Amino acid sequence: MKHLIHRAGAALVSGLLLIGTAAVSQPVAYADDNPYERGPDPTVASIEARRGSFTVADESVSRLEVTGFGGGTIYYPTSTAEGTFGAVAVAPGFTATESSMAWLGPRLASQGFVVFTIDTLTTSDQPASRGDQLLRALDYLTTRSDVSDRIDAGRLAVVGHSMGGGGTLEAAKDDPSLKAAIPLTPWNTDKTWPEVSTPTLVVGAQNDTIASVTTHAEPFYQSLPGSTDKAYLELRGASHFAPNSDNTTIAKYSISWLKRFVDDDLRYDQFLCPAPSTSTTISEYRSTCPY
Ligand code: 9J3
Ligand code: ZN
Repeated sequence: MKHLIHRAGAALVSGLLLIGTAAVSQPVAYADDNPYERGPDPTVASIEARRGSFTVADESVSRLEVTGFGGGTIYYPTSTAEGTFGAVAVAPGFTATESSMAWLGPRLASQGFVVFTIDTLTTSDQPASRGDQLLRALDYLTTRSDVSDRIDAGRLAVVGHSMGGGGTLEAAKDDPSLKAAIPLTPWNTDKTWPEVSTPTLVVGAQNDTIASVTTHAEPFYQSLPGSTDKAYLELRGASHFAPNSDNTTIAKYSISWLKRFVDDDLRYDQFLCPAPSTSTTISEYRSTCPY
């Protein structure tokens, strides 16, 4: 099943503005000398927007047609004008399904990533299994899926909620070639991650009573090597389930992290370094800036 789910208003407006100016005849601009930059120069408004500049389509993948994970939904930019995109697999938490993370699919894809929100083999799979499943999903996405030719298989990332977030750390530990990991209110019995070299953004929720930041997100962040690019974002007043619905703070820093480390896009450094101040939405932020 394929259908268009989004047409970017911003793209439409800029297209109209281009008509009647000399700019319309200019070639597509590949900014600087980074071949992986995608989309226009970012602003605070563009990373906080509910949708980015890319029109997104989606395609469901039945669990019956894959092995090693439970199928899912692929969200991808329809444009091929700028070349291939980096890709991100997203895992849900204990007892949950991909629908619990569906909001993140089009929100990230519309910024210029192929995003695969997955189901796990069973909803009670533990973090180590979820990490394996994220890697199997990326393997399917880059080698056998209908969108494999839209993806740069050398630029892959993992995102996950709770046990799925614990799974992102497991995946990064097992596969150092991953370009970015984002554990969201992560849960794991393993509290130490000195093996991870992948740039990692740990997102904790201040009022999480299921995976408290003091026993999960904070020690996970602190145990990542000092030589690993890392950040800790704590969502003020938030619960364990903040990553299960549209959340602009999660989105803006996840977009910035993925752009910076999957696309090597230095235009996004401004949103990560210097570290954001505490605010009505951020109760704590730690980082290893500059990256
Ligand atoms: O994925 C999660 O929400 C993990 C939190 C949890 O309920 O763990 C207890 C076994
Ligand atoms: Zn450990």
